[in-house]
Amino acid sequence: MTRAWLLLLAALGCTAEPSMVEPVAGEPAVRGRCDVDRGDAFVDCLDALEAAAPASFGHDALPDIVLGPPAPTGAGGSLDVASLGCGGRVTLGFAGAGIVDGDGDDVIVFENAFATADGSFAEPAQVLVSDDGETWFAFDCDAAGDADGCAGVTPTAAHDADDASVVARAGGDAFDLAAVGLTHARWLRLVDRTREHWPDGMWCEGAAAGFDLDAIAAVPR
Ligand SMILES: [Ca+2]
Ligand SMILES: [Ca+2]
Repeated sequence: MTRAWLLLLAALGCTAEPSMVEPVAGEPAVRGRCDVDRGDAFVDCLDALEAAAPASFGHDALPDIVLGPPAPTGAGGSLDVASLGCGGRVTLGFAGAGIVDGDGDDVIVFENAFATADGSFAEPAQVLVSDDGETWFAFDCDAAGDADGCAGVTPTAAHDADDASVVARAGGDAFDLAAVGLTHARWLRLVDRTREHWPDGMWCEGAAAGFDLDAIAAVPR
């Protein structure tokens, strides 16, 4: 294509360049710092859990229960989790290299989804990421539909901590920073959207309501 054509297309706003992803308006900043690198691929700090009642499962074991590798059971359904409740949210940070955009997916979120006859039992959450802790970008999450793009959908496949940071072996739900236009992120936020996926509210009741966070791994670069 000639330069003249490119200039014309650019002027018309129809170049092939991906459009800028807009940050999420009104998303609150992180509360603290995350300075202690635990020295593994997994998230280092719990910044804030804002669970929605009546969720309480795993909260007495925070923060450790959501740090470190996922706890595979071989069939999904880990109990090494903290439940967010429907509409609950949690913010976590990386102290070391953080999440770095390389080829393909860069960060993996492990919930306790388990396989069912028609896919998996999902309690979805939307994933947001930030590098500065103030400006947040959200991955599209079709919570009201098949939960495509959400976390909390794919059962954990990793059998050990090494596998859990390798996208091809980890299971869980993996996300590519390039999809939201970031090259690096230090913070990850999960916002439960279970009620949109299960509108009858059945999975919003009890201590284990909503999304159940097991672990988060940054893919080493
Ligand atoms: Ca990437
Ligand atoms: Ca679950």
